[in-house]
Amino acid sequence: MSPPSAPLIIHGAPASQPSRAVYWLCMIKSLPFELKPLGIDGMGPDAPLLKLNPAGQVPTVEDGTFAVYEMPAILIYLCEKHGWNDLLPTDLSARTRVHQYLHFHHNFTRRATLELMAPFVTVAFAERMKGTPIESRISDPNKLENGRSCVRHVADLIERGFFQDGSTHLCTSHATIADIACYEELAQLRWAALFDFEGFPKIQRWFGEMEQLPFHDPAHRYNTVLGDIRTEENTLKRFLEASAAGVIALGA
Ligand SMILES: N[C@@H](CCC(=O)N[C@@H](CS)C(=O)NCC(=O)O)C(=O)O
Repeated sequence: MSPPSAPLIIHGAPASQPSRAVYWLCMIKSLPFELKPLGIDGMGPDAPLLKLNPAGQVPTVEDGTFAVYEMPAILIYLCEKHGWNDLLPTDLSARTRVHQYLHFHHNFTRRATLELMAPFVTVAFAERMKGTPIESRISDPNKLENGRSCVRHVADLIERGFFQDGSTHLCTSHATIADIACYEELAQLRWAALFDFEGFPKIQRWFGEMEQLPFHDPAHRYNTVLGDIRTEENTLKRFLEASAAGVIALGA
């Protein structure tokens, strides 16, 4: 375990939804951290990261000599280590609801990025990514409609399956790490002008609740600077400027 003074190292990037979940949690709880962005555009794995995480993905965190990857595992680790019981409740049923959501997340909510956000973001890398599977999604003429249909399905499952008993948040009456994880996938679609959540009143009300959490704005500076990538095509310049703004906002 690390000495108390050593800041957590987060290998991550502002453009990465699970990375934002990890550093927003740290900001909410005033836990010092150092963000290690990857490569020039923050997206390519480097050799030190590959040693910690064979998939080379972000987020991966280093807490002294202990390293952990996969966003839900990181969020749970930090809550358990620091006793953040508000964000990971000790009550068995509330805690189980949080775990339930975090398992649901990988197969459902995460698709909001893979099917809708990523095809519009990765346009910026079209030249670099020729021949990769992502390239085929970029050229899909139905990418907006297909992505929206996927998100509509996920939003419907969340609207009907969570917010139980009139709760304002996914699993309990206040924000937990489930809300943070989910928010990073869904809220980005509004700033990017890809999906407006019309017809999902519980999710819309919940967006308003989540915006009140500490450090919401600096944690999402990448998204607000990037803005609409549906009517204005994303470019490498836009992506890099938004990523840089996202990193600067964290320093401030
Ligand atoms: N299941 C992982 C997903 C991580 C992930 O998809 N990371 C992306 C960025 S958002 C990444 O590192 N992509 C680069 C790569 O796969 O090489 C988690 O929850 O942490």
